[in-house]
Amino acid sequence: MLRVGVVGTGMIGQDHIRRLTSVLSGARVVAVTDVDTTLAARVGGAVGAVVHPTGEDVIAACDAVLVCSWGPSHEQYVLAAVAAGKPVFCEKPLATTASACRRIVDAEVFHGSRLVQVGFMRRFDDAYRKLRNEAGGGAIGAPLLMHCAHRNRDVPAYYRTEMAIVDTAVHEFDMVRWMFGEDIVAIRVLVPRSNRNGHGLQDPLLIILELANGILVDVETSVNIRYGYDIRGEIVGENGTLTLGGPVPVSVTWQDRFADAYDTELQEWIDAVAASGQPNGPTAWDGYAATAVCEAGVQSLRTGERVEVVLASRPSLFLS
Ligand code: NAD
Ligand code: ISE
Repeated sequence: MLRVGVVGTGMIGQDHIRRLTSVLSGARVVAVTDVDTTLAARVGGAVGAVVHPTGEDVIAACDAVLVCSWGPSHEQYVLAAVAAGKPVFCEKPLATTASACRRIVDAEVFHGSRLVQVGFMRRFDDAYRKLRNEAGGGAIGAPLLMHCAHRNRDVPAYYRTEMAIVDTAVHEFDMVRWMFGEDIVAIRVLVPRSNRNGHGLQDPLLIILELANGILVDVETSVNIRYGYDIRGEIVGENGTLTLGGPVPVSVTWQDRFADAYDTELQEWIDAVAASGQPNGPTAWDGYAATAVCEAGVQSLRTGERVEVVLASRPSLFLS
């Protein structure tokens, strides 16, 4: 039984603790922490986990770690887990700047084998997996374009326009790299007329991604669309098109739309870590690449210009 520690017992931390405790097999939550100590005591107490004062204490007390705290704290805990030689699943983003992600990549390279997995759950969604298999199988010839929509019914008051890029579209940035096996080399963020539900946000945004092999991807983010949570995708190929299917095309929240994907993501992580001590899902390099696109996207939002995405050279640890 893998003894898991959880850093951050907010919304997704609680959801992951629930699935580790009641849905999945092979793991149990033995340690938790949160800067909100009352919350940590309530959430940890409900599953019999020990509540620790710091994330570093949690890392010392478990076999493998889930980092579910706010983005700016991810680097500290992921680096601490890598230094302790413990597998760590970090919710997106891996870190909030590309340079912080590079420090994690470098630490993992120094360790010498994979420890870090990033929570890009779309790679574990049945509909996305089917689309990728069909596109890769040549059903429509070479892919040329992809149209994506990422629509949220509403967002919290603290949500800022940049978050449509770094918190929301970041899922598409990772998804298209995985879908087509190509890096994103440039991004442009266009700002249409604003939705009056958005309370001053620039919403929606239309994001254009250029992939290294010439595929173009457009991503609409609408985060106050009111009718529900709606994730769409269509690939245009030389001989036809493929549409992202799925059992529930329009849901209410991301929790229900991707419930099965989160389950699969964590079950595969538990199984891989239990079998080999290493995760086999999205890597620290994937987290770095996605954050680099986010940084370029925020720059494009501010300037209105097309911004190139320049990545460092990829270490051999991440070349498979
Ligand atoms: P949340 O605010 O509900 O919970 C975060 C928790 O982290 C809070 O309880 C907060 O007190 C705690 N925290 C903050 N700083 C801390 C620190 N230094 N040490 C320990 N605890 C700390 O937020 P959330 O919605 O659960 O999001 C958490 C992370 O999960 C974010 O990075 C977010 O982007 C990611 N997320 C991913 C998905 C997904 O679809 N994969 C969905 C939602 C959130
Ligand atoms: C949230 O943080 C997520 O990760 C969801 O998957 C995404 O749809 C939403 O826009 C984000 O705010």
